[in-house]
Amino acid sequence: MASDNTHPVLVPILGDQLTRDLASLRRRTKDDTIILMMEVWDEATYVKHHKQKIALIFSAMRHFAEELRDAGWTVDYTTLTDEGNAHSFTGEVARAVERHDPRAIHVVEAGEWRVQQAIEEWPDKFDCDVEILNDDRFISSIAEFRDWAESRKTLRMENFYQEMRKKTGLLMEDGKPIGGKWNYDKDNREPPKKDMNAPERPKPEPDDITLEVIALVQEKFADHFGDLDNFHWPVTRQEAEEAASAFFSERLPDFGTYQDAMVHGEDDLFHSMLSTSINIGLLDPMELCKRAQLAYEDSTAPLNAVEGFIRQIIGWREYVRGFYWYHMPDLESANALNAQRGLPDFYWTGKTDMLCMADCIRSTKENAHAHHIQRLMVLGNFVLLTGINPREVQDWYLVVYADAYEWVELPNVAAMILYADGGKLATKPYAASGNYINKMSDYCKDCAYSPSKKTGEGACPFNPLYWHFMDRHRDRLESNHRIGRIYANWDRMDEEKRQDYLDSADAFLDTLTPAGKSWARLTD
Ligand code: FAD
Ligand code: DLZ
Ligand code: SF4
Repeated sequence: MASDNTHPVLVPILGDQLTRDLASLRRRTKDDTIILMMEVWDEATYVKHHKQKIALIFSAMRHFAEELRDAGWTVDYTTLTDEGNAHSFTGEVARAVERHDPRAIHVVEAGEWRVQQAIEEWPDKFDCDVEILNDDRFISSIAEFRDWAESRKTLRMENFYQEMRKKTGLLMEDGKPIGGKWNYDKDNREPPKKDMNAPERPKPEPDDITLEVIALVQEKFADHFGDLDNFHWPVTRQEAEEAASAFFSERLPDFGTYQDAMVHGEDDLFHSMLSTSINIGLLDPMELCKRAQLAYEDSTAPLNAVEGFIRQIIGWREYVRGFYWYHMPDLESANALNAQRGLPDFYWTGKTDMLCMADCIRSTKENAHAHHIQRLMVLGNFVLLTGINPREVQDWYLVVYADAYEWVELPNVAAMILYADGGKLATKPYAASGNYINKMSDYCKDCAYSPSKKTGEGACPFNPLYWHFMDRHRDRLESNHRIGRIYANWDRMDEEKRQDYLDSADAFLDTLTPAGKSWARLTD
């Protein structure tokens, strides 16, 4: 075993760890450290990611390697097409151990369970010290979340969020929430105004590195979902900072009020569009929250916007990450509602007469992005109501979004939209009829279906599907105090009306064609 200081320390940095201040780098010196970065086939294809996601990661990795080299670090970088590439993290670390004979490997824990399992085998595989460090870019560590979770009967984001506010001091004064309330969610639900549009975000033009990567992705991943023409994601810290600055000055003030609004063809609205940069480490979540707080202190953004933004980051983002690690690996196979239907093919093609669905899928395909309420209340609502198998839904969400990593995708999909965890995360399923989408968007006025028609020809499919869902899960949901009252409405309808809803839903379900899994995985 190489133990003396003449041997370097090997620091593998994964594609979502592109942070200068990463725990494994922070305490290293440049003269005895080799940073290892690896483009590997396994990561690019464990699901068939959207082309933009692969281009984003590879380009950001290549830019980050350049930034590190410019700062004087030694970076050993394997490209996808390098001869001898072992095409897995463990295989590439093994080759690097051969090359450099390190005295130790320092690595930050992986974001995803599957990768962490592999890393945990490294101490047995490699003949040197292996240190696995906490990813302290998160505000709450995995162990802290576990302690918090084990101390209570039910887990609720709101309670966790209040702990995070106290821990960070964000929007706090004398131990109390600024403004007197923890949560301004009720002020975050305005429908869109007529012809509403938002200032356009900065769209960085691809430089030579990105163009080279785009060509590589076009060639090697041609059969993956999604367009590449519209690639404008920040791939460097500087570009990400510019995107953040534009958000804080131009869109944050309206972010809160219109957080749940949807407008046909307006893909970003007042959302930050920063998740891709945060998730790969180009932006620090805590820094962003401090900047949001500053906007409130300077009176450039109202409290409902600033609190809403901070809640998404130190509340939801941290909560789902803790929840993921607390419930893995069981969360992956959870299917409390026994949903077994295959994912409809139009999730991949966008070919449906349901305008809300078609527009959300178009944005997903063109931008590798759809905003939260589109993911939750349109695309998510549909798979919940129609009873699509959680594994197929999980694969879809993991494939199609440029910000998708299992630690954040899986809790949102399995627990938030599908209720597959049986209610550990959400107090009730987010089931909604066409009414909700009609209220919160401008989709319905141009749709082939009518939200006010409840059943039969031309009725919005969400209407009968809603009652079909409620009826088939009555045993489980009737006792739920947040949703159970709905059954009184159902029971008040006459038998014929109820049957009409069920028949309409069945007729619609019969029209769905399952896509099969080959869109998402290399093998079915
Ligand atoms: P904004 O609306 O501007 O929100 C600000 C930030 O808050 C986001 O950048 C994100 O970091 C964080 N955030 C907001 N909501 C959530 C949430 N529910 N969970 C975690 N973080 C949140 N987000 C991902 O980053 N990756 C995913 O794979 C992902 N999959 C999702 C799947 C479903 C079914 C749903 C309902 C939500 C999912 N989200 C995911 C959360 C959210 O939709 C995205 O973070 C958001 O749309 C990203 O766009 P934005 O940066 O403009 O977000
Ligand atoms: C998503 C992704 C892709 C497409 N490719 C790579 C890669 O080739 N090399 C790499 O280091 N990371 C990649 N990633 C991101 C990883 O999947 C991500 O870092 C892990 O899932 C975290 O556990
Ligand atoms: Fe969507 Fe129904 Fe409205 Fe059409 S009518 S846009 S399907 S909610």
